[in-house]
Amino acid sequence: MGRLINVSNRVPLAKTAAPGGLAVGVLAAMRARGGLWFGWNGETTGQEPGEPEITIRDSLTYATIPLPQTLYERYYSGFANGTLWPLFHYFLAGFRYEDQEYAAYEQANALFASRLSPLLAPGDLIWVHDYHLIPLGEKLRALGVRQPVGFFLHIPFPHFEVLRALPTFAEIVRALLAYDLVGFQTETDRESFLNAVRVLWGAQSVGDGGTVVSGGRTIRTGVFPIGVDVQAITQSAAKAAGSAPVQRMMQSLVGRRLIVGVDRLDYSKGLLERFQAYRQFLESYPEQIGQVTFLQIAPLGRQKVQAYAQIRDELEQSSGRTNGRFADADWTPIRYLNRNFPHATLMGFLRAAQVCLVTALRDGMNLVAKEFIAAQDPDDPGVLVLSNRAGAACELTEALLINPYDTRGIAGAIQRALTMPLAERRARHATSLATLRENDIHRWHTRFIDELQAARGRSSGELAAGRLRRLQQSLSSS
Ligand code: ADQ
Repeated sequence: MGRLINVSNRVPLAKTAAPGGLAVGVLAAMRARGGLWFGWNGETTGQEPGEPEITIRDSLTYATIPLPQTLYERYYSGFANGTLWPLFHYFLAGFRYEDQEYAAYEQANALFASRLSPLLAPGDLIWVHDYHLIPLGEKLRALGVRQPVGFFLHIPFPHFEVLRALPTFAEIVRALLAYDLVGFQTETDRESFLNAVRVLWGAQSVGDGGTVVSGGRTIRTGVFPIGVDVQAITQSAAKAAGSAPVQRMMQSLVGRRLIVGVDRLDYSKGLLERFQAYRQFLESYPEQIGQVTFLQIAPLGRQKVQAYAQIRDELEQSSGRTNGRFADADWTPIRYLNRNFPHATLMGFLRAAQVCLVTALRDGMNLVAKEFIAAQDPDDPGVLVLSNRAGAACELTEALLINPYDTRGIAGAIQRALTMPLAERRARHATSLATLRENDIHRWHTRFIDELQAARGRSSGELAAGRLRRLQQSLSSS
């Protein structure tokens, strides 16, 4: 079996790396398969980076490079997070396009390719992650890389009517066709991509099973909903429940029930709407005043992007308003924290909660929703209130599904969750847990890697068939 090379913008070695779902998934693949993880080291420099630095940590191998400061700003804060992120999450109002940022995006991908390609060996499988690196496959091919290269998009792929707001949308779609396998979180995302291919190159360019034929090559597409390590989370949550930080938090509730939210601070996560819904809940169900505490954990990231500074201010004001209006000398309705916690502690918080709020306005999957289910005590589980616009809603149909813009609907769902009979909570949790077990993180990376491996056989088969065709043609013409 070939060596697995994972490539993502950030690797978790970076001191400045904010926690995120991608790292959780790639780490699981690396722990199972070994191999190499290539990416940015989290530092910027005044000049072009040299050879990658190799680091071995916890028996995993990382190869990292710094990025030139201006390039980083235009590529990362600019095109990746100022253009693609809002566009792919359907936030056209927060989207901008600058030629020089797109050029920097291409350039950063060419730089990644040039530093990665010398590290590659013939049997390798290359797995590229997420929207920062869409053109990487094309750049690797241009350098003569022939190994199978797959791409997984962790975030949604937008409908064509949204996608075409991007002046360079055709280049982005074409770049994805340089891969052997392109994976999405949901069928809706894959269908949006295939639809863009049909619009650009005609209905005949998409074949059975979502394959795309382009330039004599066959590109496979697939749906690989990312999962969580159910067993590990169940164990670590149960263990963390007795740990000092979780115990201290529990004691501070003095018997009140806990509603929890855990998200990177990002406008796509629907935090502002969530805060409004919680205020609405206290207004609509005054009997709950003083009976519940809402703990929202939202570590900062991407602070250089303007939209993030704005959402941060708005959230501070919103939580301040709710606390100002409803708090008592011995009760704070919202505890809003901008800090990171060790993953195990977070799992302990999730286990301690009666309700978890996941109200993303748009989300590729949302691992917190899945982690909450896995962290529960099956005998007395909490209830998940889940946005119908998160990929996780396709699988977690037993959660209380809400429209994240409907603050009254969310308030009602919180009340329903808090008053749900034990038998119903158990039944809903058992169904969700069975779904998560069936499609856990191991199945996610195994399925993707197996399909990519199969692409190796197919592409060498196609090459051989091409050679045979050319040989037959030259024989018949001579
Ligand atoms: P994210 O947008 O980062 O991921 P999510 O899927 O919720 O969102 O994953 C966040 C991860 O970070 C979870 O494992 C969570 O426990 C962890 N985390 C959050 N806050 C933390 C904190 N304060 N301290 C420590 N850990 C914290 C992107 C896409 C998602 C997709 C994932 C995976 O946006 O839609 O589900 O990738 O593909």
